[in-house]
Amino acid sequence: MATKRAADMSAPSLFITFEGGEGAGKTTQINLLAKRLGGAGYKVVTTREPGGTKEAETIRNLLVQREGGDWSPMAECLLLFAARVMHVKNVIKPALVEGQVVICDRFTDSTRAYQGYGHGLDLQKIEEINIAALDSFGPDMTFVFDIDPEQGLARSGRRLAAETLDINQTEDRFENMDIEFHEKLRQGYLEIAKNEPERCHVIDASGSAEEIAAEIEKIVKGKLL
Ligand code: T5A
Repeated sequence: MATKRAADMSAPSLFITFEGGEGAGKTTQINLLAKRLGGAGYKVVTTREPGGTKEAETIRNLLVQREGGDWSPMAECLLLFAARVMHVKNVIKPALVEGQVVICDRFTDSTRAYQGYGHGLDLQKIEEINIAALDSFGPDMTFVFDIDPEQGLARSGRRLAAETLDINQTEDRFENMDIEFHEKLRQGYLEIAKNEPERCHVIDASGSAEEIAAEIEKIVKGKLL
């Protein structure tokens, strides 16, 4: 089932998502892109999944923290879509209607990659839930950050070590999966990108932050102009 583009809405704008495995550098690049677009005069909203609203951040804590619970893949999927429904309704669509650029750290491709390719949940069932929950609403443009999982995990391990004070609140439930899980994620993301080449841009995330930022800025500005 094809994604319904944000640009199909009556007041079109741009909905951009960043996707990829753990520690690929998405957050770093979202901040750089938002700064560059803001500097060029665009109104930009940055947000993340799971999260972006009070309700969705509550669900995020259940899913990503070490003591959040032992959810089955289907239960995870339903929680993620519950959070996403609130996020789309209260944050993403209103910003797009106002003509803003929305940049989101992860969206439905993460559910396809993590719960589907990673945990083996039937991809068709995920699409059925996507239709029921969101009428297949999705991004205009997606950057898929591709990196060797060992390199990504080493990066995110360093970030977590620097940030964490309370071990039970550490957002490392998915980082703690074995390396085969992360390899499945990587292949899943590449397949998603292959299936939707017009929407998805695969980025070699092993390069320097500056190189990647320049590549992304060029692609986004090409779409906005
Ligand atoms: N999840 C989420 C699901 O299972 N299903 C879903 O549907 C959704 C929406 C969310 C978790 O939830 C799961 C997936 C996740 O496990 P998250 O916070 O989004 O959690 O998790 P991550 O994406 O893993 O967050 P990270 O912060 O670890 O990764 P980022 O954002 O990709 O990386 P970033 O920018 O924070 O960088 C990590 C470190 O690397 C450095 C940075 O300075 C930082 O220290 N770095 C670089 N170093 C060298 N070269 C570069 N080019 C670098 N870029 C960044």
